[in-house]
Amino acid sequence: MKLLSGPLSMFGMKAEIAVAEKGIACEVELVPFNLFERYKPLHPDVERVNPKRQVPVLIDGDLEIFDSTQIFEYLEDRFPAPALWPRDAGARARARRAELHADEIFFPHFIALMRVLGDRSKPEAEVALRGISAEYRALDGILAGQAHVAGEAFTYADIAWFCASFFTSFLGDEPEEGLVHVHGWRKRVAARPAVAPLVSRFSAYLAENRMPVPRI
Ligand SMILES: N[C@@H](CCC(=O)N[C@@H](CS)C(=O)NCC(=O)O)C(=O)O
Repeated sequence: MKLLSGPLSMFGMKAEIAVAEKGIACEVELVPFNLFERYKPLHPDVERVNPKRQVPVLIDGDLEIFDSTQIFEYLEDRFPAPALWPRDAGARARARRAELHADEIFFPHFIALMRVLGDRSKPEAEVALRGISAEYRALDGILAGQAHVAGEAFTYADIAWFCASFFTSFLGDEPEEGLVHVHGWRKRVAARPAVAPLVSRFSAYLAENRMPVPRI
């Protein structure tokens, strides 16, 4: 199995953590990326497999898929243990909703900040920062009553929220200090054997490129 990720890809980090949590033998290839030309030249496998021309891409024999959430679903079907979705249908649907929320509701605030290069004087930045702060407060409320984002067990929803939170922090926007449940959860997730090496690798890339390193 081969996973194409990127040295600074939030969605790639999601897929890399999932593969590591499952303990799957998988070659991870980091596609060419730099801060100026981004993903140019595009990796040929990415160009062939993903019409959206994005990482992550997973190749397993003659199966070639893209999109981090699609990759989660395939990994769960192909390698059911350890389970990373809850068993119960309702709990699973809630966990999937939480996973989607991280990618499509929370993370777009970070993208909005990136578009204005984190410039706090821009109105778009103010809106994004307010959004991030409200999302973290809501997450803290959830984590006050349970160990993980979608219940007591660690799930793909934690992977998605952790990666989105890690990348948001690299623009310098850490969760407020008083959000103790969010901070405790980030520390616990970052310390997982499958997650810690990736936090180190992404942090090293940020440091090498003189960008703020998340303080987890
Ligand atoms: N929904 C996709 C998003 C993938 C995505 O946005 N990938 C970024 C890297 S984090 C990318 O390859 N961007 C290059 C581009 O859009 O040109 C997923 O979950 O995998």
